[in-house]
Amino acid sequence: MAAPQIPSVQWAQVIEKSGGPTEYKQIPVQKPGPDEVLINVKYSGVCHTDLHAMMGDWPLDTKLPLIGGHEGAGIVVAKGELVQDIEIGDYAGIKWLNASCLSCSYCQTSDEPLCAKALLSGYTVDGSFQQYAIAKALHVARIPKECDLEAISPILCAGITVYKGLKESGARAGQWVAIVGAGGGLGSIAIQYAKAMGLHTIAIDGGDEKRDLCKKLGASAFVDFTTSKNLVAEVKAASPDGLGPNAVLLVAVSEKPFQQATQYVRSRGTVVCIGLPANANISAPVFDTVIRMINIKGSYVGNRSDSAEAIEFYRRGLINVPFKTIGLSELQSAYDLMKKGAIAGRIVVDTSR
Ligand code: 8ID
Ligand code: ZN
Repeated sequence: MAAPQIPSVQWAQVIEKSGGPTEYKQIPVQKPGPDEVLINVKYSGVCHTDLHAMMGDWPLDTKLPLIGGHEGAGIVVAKGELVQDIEIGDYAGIKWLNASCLSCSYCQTSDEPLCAKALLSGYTVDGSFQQYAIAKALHVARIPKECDLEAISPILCAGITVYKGLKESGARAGQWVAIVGAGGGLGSIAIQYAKAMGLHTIAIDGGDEKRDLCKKLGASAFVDFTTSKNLVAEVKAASPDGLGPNAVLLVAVSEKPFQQATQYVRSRGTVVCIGLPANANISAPVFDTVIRMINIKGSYVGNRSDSAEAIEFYRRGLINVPFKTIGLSELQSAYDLMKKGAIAGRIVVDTSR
């Protein structure tokens, strides 16, 4: 096929200083290095992590100036001379994990997210809120040609992360999982993966719009944290025998639910921490944790195999991503809504406008 025309300048959203704002402007298009591909990003989901990055919420510095974004779905338009197993014209995805060393003890045992030399898209390297983005070829997600680039973009972080989190929870088909923050980007997609994995879900979030969305996506029960008089009792009561869910997936962006989850998880159950609220701590009573044999663990994105598996669930039609599309130029408005917790599902940006 004829080599695609690559412009010398492009539109991007650039953050100049921690705290934002993000600014829509024209910048040069970069050339890929020997082990890299250049992807013409068509669509990119907006993850709450992008807002954390802009606001400097975490004890880890971002690069500056920074182009955010790590749910970028697009087409490979150029590649370095060492790149062998991905071709120009292929669909590919920019994930949070842009690169890892592939030789440390973590990489050797498929724990690539734990690699100390990992590069993070939209955080330590520029991400997908631009029309042409660079990624290490060995880590880009392979997207089958039959997939819709707009709808699949949120799978590249939200999908992979919740799929991995559900696997880490150890919950088996037929068991119950509480999803905390279920009406947001990760949560709404988690309901779908849980259902596809044969799990029942208790969705926890606030407001009627999110209640309706969670129910539509297949949640067995919904508990509204903004109106519940006794959330712990309500969540337990929503499980069939009243003893609580077998696992809890915490994808909320506030500290309180991280303290509550160990109170309603079933004995021998697992609490999986995924959300990353700023300056938050998790604590639990030692006595209950011991005598009820509760597991508390973290789960961080996924490796290349988790990524391919999560994409395959989507390709098989098992995941219905609830999203609304806006122009890349309107990205700041998505952050404004996100700060208020006012997004049901995911916002996706279209890089052509
Ligand atoms: O690998 C990872 N661990 C990983 C990967 C991707 C994202 C972690 N994250 C983190 C993000 O950085 C963020 O901290 O997961 C968190 C959720 O990301 P998101 O789904 O993109 O955020 P959102 O769309 O804003 O959804 C958050 C939801 O939490 C609800 C809000 O109403 C919103 O729907 N929520 C809040 I804030 N407090 C709640 C509470 N007390 C709550 N829901 C239930 N109870
Ligand atoms: Zn993300």
